[in-house]
Amino acid sequence: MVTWELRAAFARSLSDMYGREVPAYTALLDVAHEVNSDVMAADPAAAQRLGSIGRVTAERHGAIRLGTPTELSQVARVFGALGMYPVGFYDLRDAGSSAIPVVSTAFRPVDADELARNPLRVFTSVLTPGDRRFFSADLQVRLEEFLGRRRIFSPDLLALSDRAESGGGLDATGAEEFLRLATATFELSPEPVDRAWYAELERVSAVAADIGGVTSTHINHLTPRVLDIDALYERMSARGITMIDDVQGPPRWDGPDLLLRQTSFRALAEPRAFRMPDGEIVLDSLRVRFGEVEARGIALTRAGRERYDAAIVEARERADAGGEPDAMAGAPRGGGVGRVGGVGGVGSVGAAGPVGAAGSAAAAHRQGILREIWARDFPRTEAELDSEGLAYFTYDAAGARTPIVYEDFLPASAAGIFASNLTDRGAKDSTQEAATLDADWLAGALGRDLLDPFDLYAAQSEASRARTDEGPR
Ligand code: OOG
Ligand code: NI
Repeated sequence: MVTWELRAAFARSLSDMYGREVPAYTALLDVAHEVNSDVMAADPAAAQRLGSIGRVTAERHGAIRLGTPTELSQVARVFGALGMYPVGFYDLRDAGSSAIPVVSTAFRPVDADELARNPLRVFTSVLTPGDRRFFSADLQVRLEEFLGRRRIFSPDLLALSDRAESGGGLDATGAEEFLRLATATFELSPEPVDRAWYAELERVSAVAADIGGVTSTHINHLTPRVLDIDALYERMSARGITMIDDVQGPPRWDGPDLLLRQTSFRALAEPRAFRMPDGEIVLDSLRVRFGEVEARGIALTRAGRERYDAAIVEARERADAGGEPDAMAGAPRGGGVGRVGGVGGVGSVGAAGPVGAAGSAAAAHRQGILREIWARDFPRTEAELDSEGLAYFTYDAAGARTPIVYEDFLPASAAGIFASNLTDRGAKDSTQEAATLDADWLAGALGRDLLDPFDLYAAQSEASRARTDEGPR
């Protein structure tokens, strides 16, 4: 299997595993397929403007949370075997009012043809035990000791990963073994959870407990892509699955799809074994795995992204000023400003939490505000987005333009996804000093270059211009 075949096989293997373990995910896939077939049937060309139906049907993103720079460098080798490289720096520590002590990147293919073959991406976060706003010096020491003792990636998996990356794939036997080991690494472990330790970390943040309270990691959601997220929202609700109140990101409107819209549902409590302080094992439950779905739009330039971020902030302020009830299911409130910072100045200001469609009157109100802002601030055609330098396109020899799909994430939406699955906001002491953890730190931890998403889109667009400048071929 060459690299992309291995990646596609891994995406299928993960999806099969998650479907076996989280039945609501299978329901979500069914509804996503229904919606996608309907959108395709109505207008196949429009439906595939941002990717072939083959790509969209196979498309997934997952999320994992790790504890240490070492684990991060190891997972980079596993994803390297799959042709997935770290793109973008997301600082979730300040992206919402919940205590989310992580910084993140996303592993994904970077070349357009690789993305077209299979666009699997994994949002990958690493815990920040050195950040005093979350962890005392004493807790940091015990946490780092605990994390230093665990081994998430087996030597066999890492050796196979290195072989696959340097050789551009694996033979049939190697591939089978790689897929088995890699998939098992991201399954939920049956290992009993140390109750007291988990609870101590939970008082800081449910995310800290999810990462540092156990000796393993797990995929916490696996997100399909849908061509009409509003239709999906309605059909999921009709099936009795309660979605969070909002579709996060841009509103539903009659102009071009921009960036990324996402919504999620809270997973059911799953049975887990706990080891009590006296050694007794008791059966209880944890909610650590959930469901999410997304619709992808056009990648915005830095100028377009600034306009987007400002629009989201304005919508939040206006909704808050309107005094409408805070009906958002666990969504972060208040001065949450997300950041994609660092790499060559990716650094624009993210938005303040989710504002979007769908569920309650409050959500409908927020949606109305967003639509008003969109009508005022964003052009209604791809041609204007292009001429105003707001979005990325490729061009063919005849000058026809094709939008470049947004392949990345949004910090405010990500914070909303984290927060929508927390029952408790945790504790963050903002009088303490933040640890300086930026894109350079993350690149060092990964032991690899951290790529800048804007640079990737710009390069793709410029390459298409260069090809057409060469004249007819
Ligand atoms: C990751 C949340 C971010 C998204 O789609 O924005 C994410 C997590 O919960 O670990 O997946
Ligand atoms: Ni997600």
